[in-house]
Amino acid sequence: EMGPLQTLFDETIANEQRIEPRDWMPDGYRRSLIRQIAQHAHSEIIGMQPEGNWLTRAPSLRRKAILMAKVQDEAGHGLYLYSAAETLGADRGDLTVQLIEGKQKYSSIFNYPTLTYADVGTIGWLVDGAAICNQVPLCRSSFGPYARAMIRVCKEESFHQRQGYELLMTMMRGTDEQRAMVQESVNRWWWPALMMFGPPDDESPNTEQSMKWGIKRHTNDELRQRFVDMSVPQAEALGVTFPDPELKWCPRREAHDFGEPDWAEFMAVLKGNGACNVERIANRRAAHEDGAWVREAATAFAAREKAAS
Ligand code: FAQ
Repeated sequence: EMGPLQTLFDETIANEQRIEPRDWMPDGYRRSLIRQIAQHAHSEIIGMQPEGNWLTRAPSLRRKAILMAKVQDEAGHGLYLYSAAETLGADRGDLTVQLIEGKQKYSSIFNYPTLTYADVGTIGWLVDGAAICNQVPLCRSSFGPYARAMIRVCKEESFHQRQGYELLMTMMRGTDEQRAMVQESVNRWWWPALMMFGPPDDESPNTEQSMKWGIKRHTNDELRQRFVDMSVPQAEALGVTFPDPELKWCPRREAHDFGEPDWAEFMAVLKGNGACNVERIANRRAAHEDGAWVREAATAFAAREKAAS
């Protein structure tokens, strides 16, 4: 039998209103949100590494300033998201421990290496592009703090995407070697970018319930399709191709047909066997352990201030 609190929750969802931290919510709703928001936060923080790799080797002061701003934004996104998870009763410290112990996930995309400076542009264009495609609908997520965090995150992601596209445009106006470097980079990132949207709908255990709860607004395959359709004209304008012989416009569906990502590769990356999984977590663990004294000092300071007041 449904209690009055459950009924109120169901009505709030049905009326497209927001659930706020102090409202009653089913345990499963709370758990699924903590899971998704924590993974999202971890992705932002781990996602600083692939591009951070190029900060010391940016080709000009201007490119370095842009890249530093972007990587700092990602730290900020991680912090808003950890704060949103804390409104659900999670503890940021615990979430970080779960990440470095491999108990919580972060996006598969950040387990691929950044081999050339063109990768900075391609990540901005395709990875941030996919992130925007996925996150704009999350601005209407049913949980208030998550939805509100997404508004600011999406504005900053739009800047990130533009900087990437502009970087690639600049390279495409350069030498044959530069154009080849862009194409090679796009070849490596296209399929992993499509995997960011998650497994196909019929293999996505969380989608159905998350859609009923208004946590997610579209299925993984719907968003993947939207991303492909959005990216094709951008690739044409840039003068690059995607490494998919099956990619073509389907007039009947008014959408692009495209090939199947390598889901075995996706599963391997999720299990920890991608090119960079070990390195990413080792770096995160080292940063966490090296920062222990800062957390201890901040905690001791807060305790002293509290005792004095
Ligand atoms: N990688 O049942 P579903 C960024 C997991 S953007 C790793 O379909 P769900 C910006 C999934 O968690 C990237 N794991 O799951 C940036 C689940 O495992 P679990 C972050 C994945 O939640 C750009 C299992 O597979 N964005 O960081 C992936 O309904 C540049 C079954 O999947 C977000 O997190 C994957 N690609 O849908 C930063 C957006 N896909 O939890 C720096 C918010 C699925 O049961 C530089 N998240 N899994 O153990 C979402 O929208 C959803 O969580 C999905 C997955 C769509 C990612």
